[in-house]
Amino acid sequence: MFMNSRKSFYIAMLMFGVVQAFAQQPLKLWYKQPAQKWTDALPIGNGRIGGMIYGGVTEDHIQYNEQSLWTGGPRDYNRKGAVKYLEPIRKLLADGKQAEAEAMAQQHFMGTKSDEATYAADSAKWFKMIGSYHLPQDELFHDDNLKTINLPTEQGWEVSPGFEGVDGAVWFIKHFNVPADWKGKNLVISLGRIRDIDRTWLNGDYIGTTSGNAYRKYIIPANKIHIGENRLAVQVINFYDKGGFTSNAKTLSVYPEGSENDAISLAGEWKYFIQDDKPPAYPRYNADYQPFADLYLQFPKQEVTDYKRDLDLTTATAHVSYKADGVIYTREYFSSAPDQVMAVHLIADKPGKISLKALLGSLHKNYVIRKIDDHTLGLSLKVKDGVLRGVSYLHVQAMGGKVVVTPKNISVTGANEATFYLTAATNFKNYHDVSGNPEAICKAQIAAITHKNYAAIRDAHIKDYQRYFNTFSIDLGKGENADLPTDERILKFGQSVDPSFISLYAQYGRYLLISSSRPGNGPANLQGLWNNLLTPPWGSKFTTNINLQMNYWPAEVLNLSACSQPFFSIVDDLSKTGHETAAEHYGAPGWVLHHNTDLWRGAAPVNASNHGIWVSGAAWLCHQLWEHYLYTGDKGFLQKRAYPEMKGAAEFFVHFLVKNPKTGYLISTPSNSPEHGGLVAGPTMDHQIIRDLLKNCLEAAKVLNIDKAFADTLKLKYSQIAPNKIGKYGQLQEWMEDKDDTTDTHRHVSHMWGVYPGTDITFKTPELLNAAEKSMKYRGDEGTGWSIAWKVNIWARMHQGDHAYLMLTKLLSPADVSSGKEKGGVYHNLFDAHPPFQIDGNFGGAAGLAEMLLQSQGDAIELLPALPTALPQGSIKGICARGGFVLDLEWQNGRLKNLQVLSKLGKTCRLAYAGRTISIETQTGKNYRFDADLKQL
Ligand code: FUC
Repeated sequence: MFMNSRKSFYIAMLMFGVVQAFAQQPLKLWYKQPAQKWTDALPIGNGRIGGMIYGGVTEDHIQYNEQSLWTGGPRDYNRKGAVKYLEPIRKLLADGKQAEAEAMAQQHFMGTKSDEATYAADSAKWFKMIGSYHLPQDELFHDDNLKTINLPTEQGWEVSPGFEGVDGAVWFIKHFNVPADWKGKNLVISLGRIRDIDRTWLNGDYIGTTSGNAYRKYIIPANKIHIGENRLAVQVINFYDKGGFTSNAKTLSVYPEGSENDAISLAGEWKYFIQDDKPPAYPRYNADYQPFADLYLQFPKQEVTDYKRDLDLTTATAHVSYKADGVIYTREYFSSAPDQVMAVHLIADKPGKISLKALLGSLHKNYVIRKIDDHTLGLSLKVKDGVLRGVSYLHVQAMGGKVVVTPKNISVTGANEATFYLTAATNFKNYHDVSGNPEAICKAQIAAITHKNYAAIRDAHIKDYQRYFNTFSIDLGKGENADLPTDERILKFGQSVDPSFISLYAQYGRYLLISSSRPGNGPANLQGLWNNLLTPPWGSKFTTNINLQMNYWPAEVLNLSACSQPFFSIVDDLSKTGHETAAEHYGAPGWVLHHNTDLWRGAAPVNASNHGIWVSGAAWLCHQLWEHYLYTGDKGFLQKRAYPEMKGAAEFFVHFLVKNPKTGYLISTPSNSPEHGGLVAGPTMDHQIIRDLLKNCLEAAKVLNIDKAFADTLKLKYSQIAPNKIGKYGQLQEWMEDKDDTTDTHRHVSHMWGVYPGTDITFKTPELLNAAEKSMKYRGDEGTGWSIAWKVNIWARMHQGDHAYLMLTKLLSPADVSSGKEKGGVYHNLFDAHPPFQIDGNFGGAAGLAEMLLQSQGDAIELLPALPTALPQGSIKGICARGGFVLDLEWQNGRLKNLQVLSKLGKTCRLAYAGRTISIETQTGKNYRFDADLKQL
């Protein structure tokens, strides 16, 4: 379909000046149809404003986000007096009383929830208001006035029109007929699972209530049933997140007791009435990242051919093109960092053909649209449970034709071309200041672009983006599927050789990082920058027991060091909030971070005590500060930012580690091997991370020539920390006790931290490495997206290229056809599937490929350390090594062909390949070339 119009498409693209990029087409995601689902839509972003482009023909939908729109507000996440329970919890764990320790910790040691002080009283008041069990519901509701909804709603009622973002009390009414031959029989009314409480009535009689996740089946005595019509009324109360009847259609039925086969289905149309949608805010440990709003572009209905939708990674621009009535229409989309706007540019190859209506809408119930001026529409919103407000401006510039802005929409009629510029902002300034003025920000940003033309804005965007993107390139050879649309390519990937799909995936990881994490903004969250749900999976926040860290694994090695700046800024914040947590919860100096944080930078333990009390978050973040120094040699960064934070994290552990009376070693307690095995004393991962922190602090203090006495303390502590242990199955023990279950395939492989990203276990500790390999085999090759991505890196560190490659192919398997079990893969838009979408797998996967091709964590830069047989030839330019080296290398028939090293810091360069190691002195800014035997040319 696309081939027919290639020539005309070229002409249209020429107008953009993007023919060159198009000619190098491998770095594109492309499709022959618009997106049906959110995970088909194509992401764009400037680190702050992100869009998901559906590219529909008669209606285009661009769902968008602004990075600082979250629920909640500044508050203290720490529990006053928690420290009193630290020793008692430790004692219970030492006595082998895990359940008691977890119970005590749950009650007294977890951080605070939002609104927890006022919720009990507020909800009692609210419950009273929405009615008692004696509510005369038959008189209250006249069915004829009620609207209808299709039940059940397995994904929650929020997906039904009119129910977006609804929490509260809703009545659902259904009439059904009981046949005469059911007379005298008791009836079972099956309602499946209901979130969160139901109060159910039949023919005006109250029949019961259930709360929680239970299956609802009510047995109704025969004398309460009418032969003929019956009226079922269910009041459903939902506190937050998904509401309503959430089981499948089969569970909604009515049947005589004992005769389920005769069931009459209750699925389908019900009447409903939203009684009250303002329940008191439900107490939450963490806040949720929020969608911002939606831009809809509505076009006249037309028959179209030659439809194509793409995302060009070389220019960070997306396109839609098609032919209708002999006219070629093209749209181009991008999110510009220099101009802080998202742009949608519409052209046709004949004059006067651009006519459309643009509308804004939002999932937030609390929003208004208004006319700003003759070219601009505005949207204002406020999040439901929180202090943040958002403003967005949509501005249009058209050539020819007519533009009309009403208080509801913008219409463009008969223009030659039109460009929409969209901006968005909130009142968030930082985690303790929400005094920003989003209106003023939007106004200024739109004012700043009004005197510029589209070409200039587009050029500035591409130039700015390419400063990052063009620092690295990769070519693994072209496979047979290289010219297929991306969705078809995903399906074929498992069955055929498609190396350029792997390079596309790695470059897509870099694209996503550049688009979601730019200097000056916040870091990439669990979904990067892109989220379309008011209650997204895991709050789309920052999970710090693997996920946030993994987001930044590719940054240094794939030459995007600057994209780590937002990561460093969240560490700056957390070192402050975590200082309070260290004092409140542990009576300790320095700072601590547990397994989750959010926009408001809470550092206290959250959720359940069996996994929320995990003390190594800060130490792991610090690992990446030190890595940044190793890659860049930036002493100013080390001195002013990294070292003080590393030192603070180390001070915490100097105080926190306790001596295990049985072994005499220092251990971390209470803590957890992330999300596995409950609250424990001395998980292996903690000790690996803490050792890493102390070692890096020692080296940093040496580089900076400071803190000699503190260094002595660290040295002593380092030598006393419980070592890695090998257990009875030859496995690396995950805990102090030898209790690993070799059949357990849990997604977290936390005790592998010492292999990757740490360096506790290397080829210099062969027994431990061997044990780690055994543990990896026991754990198996399946997992969630990020788990598989982690395994790519671990197998690469173990120099097992083929196993690493196998994991990479699993990461690239199609998510949309998976069994629904915990199995990672990719969606049509190549977003990583946990499932659901979670971006860490994209980043971890890109880093994993780098780890297969180059490693520099040891004494030398290892070239092609885990090259898989499936990638016998290729070349990379711009891959980075610790010590300030940037390498270009080429390989053929599985062997290095040539190499060039740029030295940015003038350090000694040691290179290792195929059993040979060489060492050369280098000068800053100079290039060094080598042949296949590492002979300098
Ligand atoms: C951790 C993981 C889950 C998920 C969540 C966001 O808790 O164990 O798999 O990735 O973070």
